[in-house]
Amino acid sequence: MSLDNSLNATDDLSTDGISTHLTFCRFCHASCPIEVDLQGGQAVAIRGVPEDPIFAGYTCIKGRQIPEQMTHPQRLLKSLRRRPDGTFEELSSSEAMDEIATQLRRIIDTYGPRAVASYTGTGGYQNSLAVPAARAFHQGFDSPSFYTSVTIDQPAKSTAPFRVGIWEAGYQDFSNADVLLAIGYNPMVSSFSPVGGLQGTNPYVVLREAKNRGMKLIVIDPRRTEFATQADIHLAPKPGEDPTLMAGILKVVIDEGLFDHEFCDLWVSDLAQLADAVSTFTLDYVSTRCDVPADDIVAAARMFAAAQRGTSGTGTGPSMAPHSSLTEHLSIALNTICGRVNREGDSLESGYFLYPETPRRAQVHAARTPATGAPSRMRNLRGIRGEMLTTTLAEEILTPGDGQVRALIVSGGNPVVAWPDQELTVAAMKDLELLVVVDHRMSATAEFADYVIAPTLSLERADIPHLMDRWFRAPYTNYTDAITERAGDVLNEWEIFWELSKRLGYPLPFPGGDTPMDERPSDDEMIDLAYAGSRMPMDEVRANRRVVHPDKAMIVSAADPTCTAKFTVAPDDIVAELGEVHREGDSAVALGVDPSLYPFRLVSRRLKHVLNSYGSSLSILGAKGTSNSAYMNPQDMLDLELMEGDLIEIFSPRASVHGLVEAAPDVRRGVISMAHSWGGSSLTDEKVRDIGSPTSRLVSVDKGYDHINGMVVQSAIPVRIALVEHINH
Ligand SMILES: Nc1nc2c(c(=O)[nH]1)N[C@H]1C(S)=C(S)[C@@H](COP(=O)(O)OP(=O)(O)OC[C@H]3O[C@@H](n4cnc5c(=O)[nH]c(N)nc54)[C@H](O)[C@@H]3O)O[C@H]1N2
Ligand SMILES: Nc1nc2c(c(=O)[nH]1)N[C@H]1C(S)=C(S)[C@@H](COP(=O)(O)OP(=O)(O)OC[C@H]3O[C@@H](n4cnc5c(=O)[nH]c(N)nc54)[C@H](O)[C@@H]3O)O[C@H]1N2
Ligand code: SF4
Ligand SMILES: [Mo]
Repeated sequence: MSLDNSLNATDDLSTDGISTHLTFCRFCHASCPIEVDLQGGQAVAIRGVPEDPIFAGYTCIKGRQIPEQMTHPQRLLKSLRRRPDGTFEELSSSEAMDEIATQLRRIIDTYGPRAVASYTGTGGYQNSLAVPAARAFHQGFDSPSFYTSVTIDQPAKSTAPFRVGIWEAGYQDFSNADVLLAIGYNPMVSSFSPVGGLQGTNPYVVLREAKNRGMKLIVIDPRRTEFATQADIHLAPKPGEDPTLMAGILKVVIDEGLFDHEFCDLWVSDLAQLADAVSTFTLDYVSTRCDVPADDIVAAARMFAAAQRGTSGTGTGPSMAPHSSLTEHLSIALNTICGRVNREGDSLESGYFLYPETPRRAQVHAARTPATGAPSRMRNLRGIRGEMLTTTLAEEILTPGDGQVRALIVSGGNPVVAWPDQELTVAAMKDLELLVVVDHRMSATAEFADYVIAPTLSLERADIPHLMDRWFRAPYTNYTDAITERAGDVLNEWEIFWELSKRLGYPLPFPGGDTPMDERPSDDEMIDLAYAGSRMPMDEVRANRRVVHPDKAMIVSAADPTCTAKFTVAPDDIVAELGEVHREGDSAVALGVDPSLYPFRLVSRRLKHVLNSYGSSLSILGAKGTSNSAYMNPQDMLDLELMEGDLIEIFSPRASVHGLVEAAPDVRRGVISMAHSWGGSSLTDEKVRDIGSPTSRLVSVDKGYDHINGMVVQSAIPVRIALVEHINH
């Protein structure tokens, strides 16, 4: 067998015709290095890379299905055009680009640039050029309508830091933490964690090592997750009550004087106001409201504060519950008053190699307005990070008037099952004058498309681990060339935007300058343009695959002596929102819902064998389950006379979905735990046993939404349950 990094390994083919190539997995963001066996130009086997310095051979079941994904009989190898009768016919990618460009021209000329939107989802996010290219496309003709899945994921991570003030050197990392407070995330399944260390690695091994060196783990999750079983303290509150619980923890830390006095004196302007704001969150109140033993709350607060290093952080659980910005704020405030920032001389865990270097001094940048992007036409919201808010896009499509969105390009996303409010989303997809979906399969959203563009898949692309760069638990670099030829007439996402810009006569501007438009560049040339000015020059990255650079870690420098900025841990609107939470008394009230009518809370979760809506069409992943079970506590099932496998209907104030009950002692009482983005385009779930159902149908875009970033309530959804059919009747 031959071993090579690139396509050009053919000269040392082994006698069995198999050549082995090193690359990294892009099924999810974690970027696990893999060895791929190619035979006849096709991937036939995948293994982890044991020699890798941080992954040490780790892969998961999803990544190991890439050979089937690449060669699946239903993979789209050509683009499709909708016929007037609603069926699809194949056409060449260049014909598709011609026709789409003609339609875009008409739409821009008729309605203006804002009418053309794009949405990049999770499938695009794993491609290091898809998001930059979509962004550049919109910049090229001054269209603000650039959307991604970030704004239906954890947008408070982008906005809350601005409310508190930003510590230039960042908060403490994972590797030398002696405590971790984890609010609603589960890296053992998701490979996601707000601190590096538990993602982009083997999370089980790394957690065991951390615990062996004495790190304490506190997990806040209504489910006893794979992560929570490893915790020293697991708090399992009622879903949606994180703001109350965090206010309670902060009150203990402040009342007992467990915060970092010296740090607060120097850097925090309003600790007294924070103390005042949490003063009504007494232990009795918090314990009763969250249904968590008071002693456990005190123990968690003391355990966190007693540590020297380590942070509190949130995942998708609280980011999808009511008052998501507030929870994020309180988590940051806890880190701040405990002084859990990187200090002068500390070295940063990740390398931050792929983006321009920014100063890392031990000092604060004062708080400022968090959402300053383009104005939305809905709910007085504004965009964040140069993006508009996906929580408003269906209405931007459906609401007539100046600026109405008329064309949408979906790049590796699946709005019909992922966006909040499925009925609204389906209506929006139907209302568009042009819907282009870039996906390698006929997703629920592709069914509504005018054009489905067949994309390259991971092994056919060059890429860098652009998401993990700031999360790797070491200053680590990797890079991959395309290792297989393209299987058909497929385009890389960036090529689609390039082809359209070229036909429309618009520039495609990147940090490294405008893209050459006469001849289509290569992936590598595009990576150079999109990541120009990176801290490590791209050629050096290319030459350093799977390498840790201890000598290149970023070291925190001293504060500028003239810096007078301080943190604001208790800005007025946050204090007001805490008061609102206290008055509501139950998270359901934030959505205007009477909790007695909707006694259960439906919470989101990830499943090991799928990535959001994608996975179950692959044979080994599909064998793990074809429906997103409604996991419930056995005691609740007993009370409601439900049996394993029963079909239930789950009602939110907005709509209902069907689900199959599965007993789960790890789910606390009063909770239904269900994975999102299952089901198809039907609003009535006839095929729930075969394809599941989308919990997004239960979500309202205009109830209990976050006033800063528009985030909606996609977890901790107030619901009630009715039996539809016993399994053995
Ligand atoms: N109720 C509820 N709603 C939620 C959530 C929740 O927890 N609860 N989670 C939210 C979150 S965090 C997210 S990120 C969104 C997800 O929202 P989306 O990203 O819109 O949904 P996905 O199902 O991940 O869609 C990814 C699509 O990309 C395709 N794909 C895979 N690989 C490739 C590729 O290489 N190229 C291209 N072009 N396509 C590819 C897949 O076939 C799939 O159709 O959903 C959000 N919605
Ligand atoms: N295998 C797999 N991996 C994935 C994905 C996948 O679909 N499958 N999706 C990817 C995506 S798009 C993302 S954004 C990341 C997300 O990564 P994570 O945030 O780790 O996602 P989850 O594993 O769903 O963990 C969320 C946890 O929050 C809990 N929770 C729900 N509601 C609440 C609440 O109100 N309060 C609290 N405290 N907890 C609550 C749930 O019980 C669950 O255990 O994962 C990514 N990785
Ligand atoms: S964790 Fe993500 S990157 Fe790693 S093998 Fe699994 S799907 Fe691929
Ligand atoms: Mo996500």
